Amino acid sequence: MEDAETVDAHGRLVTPGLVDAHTHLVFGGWRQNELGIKLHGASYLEILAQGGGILSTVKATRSAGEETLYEKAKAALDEMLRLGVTTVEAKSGYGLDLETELKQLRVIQSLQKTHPMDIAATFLGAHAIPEEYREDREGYLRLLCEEMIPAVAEQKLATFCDVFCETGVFSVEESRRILETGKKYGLIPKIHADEIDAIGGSQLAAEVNAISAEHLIVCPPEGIEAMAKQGTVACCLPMTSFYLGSTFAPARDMIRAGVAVAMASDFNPGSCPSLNLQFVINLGALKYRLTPEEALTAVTLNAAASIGMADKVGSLEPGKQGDLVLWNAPDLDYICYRVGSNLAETVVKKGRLV
Ligand code: IZC
Ligand code: ZN
Repeated sequence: MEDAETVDAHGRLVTPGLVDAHTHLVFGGWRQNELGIKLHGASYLEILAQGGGILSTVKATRSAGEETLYEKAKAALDEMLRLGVTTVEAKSGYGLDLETELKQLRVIQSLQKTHPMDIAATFLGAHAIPEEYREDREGYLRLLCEEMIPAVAEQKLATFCDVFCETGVFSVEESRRILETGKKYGLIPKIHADEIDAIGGSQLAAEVNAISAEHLIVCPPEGIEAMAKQGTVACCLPMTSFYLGSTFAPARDMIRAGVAVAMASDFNPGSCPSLNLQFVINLGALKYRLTPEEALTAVTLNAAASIGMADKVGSLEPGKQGDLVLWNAPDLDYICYRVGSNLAETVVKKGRLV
């Protein structure tokens, strides 16, 4: 190409652009007040049960204007690009009413049109039971299945339907009903499974043929086996383990069983207020004991597979997009080993410097 620009890598590392396959990108406010509560011993689920956690972000997101949410999410995407991330998945889930869920998804849709980042959209109306339905779970399930999912599908605002399958949030049976309804409307299932308690989420992922199961911190051997058999991608989120002070997902066992392991940030204002996928690579190596090659694959090709984009991004091959990162690093070992600096030097998105 005549107007092509040549970049001399000076012998340094070049990788595919990173793919952050699990983020709660669009939200109002933050939750820094919960740090003190947590340090006094309250758990994530206790804070949620008291109307904090996700429900406090729901209040902030309902009251935020669409433009405010757009600008805030855009700033996060800009920061991700500087860190070497060129594709993200973004969830709704802080509206928990029709109007606000659609508002969040419209923000994602606007960013898909205006931002260089590739963005996959996920409907997560089943992120918690909103306060106004606390005494009427069935009412909220019906709202999800009879109004929200049909509206999201009709307006083509999401590719995936996700559910937080967890003690005190959505049961396995409720999760199945939501994901099966999503499927009827053409939404591909994803599931927050085995984050805090192993209630059967990873097995359900395989049963409903979800493209991926996420978190999997306490995934049991039966869940690993079911996912291996079904080809479900395991999307592990090690910064959340770090931030919650919990154990780490059994990623080595998953790889041994033949499960494709992806890693993502889980960027959200509660359990992971960081979007730094480079730190995820560090934790993958140090806590999951992934090799540098496995860690890189987890945030590129396997991450792309977990959002159905492996034909387009996630590796440097003829026919795929020119999304790549030139690292201030001599080799792959170095980016697993150094912690806390931004080592992405030059980021190229669809063949253009960004
Ligand atoms: O806002 O707490 N786990 N959902 C499920 C989250 C974490 C996000 C949040
Ligand atoms: Zn999540």
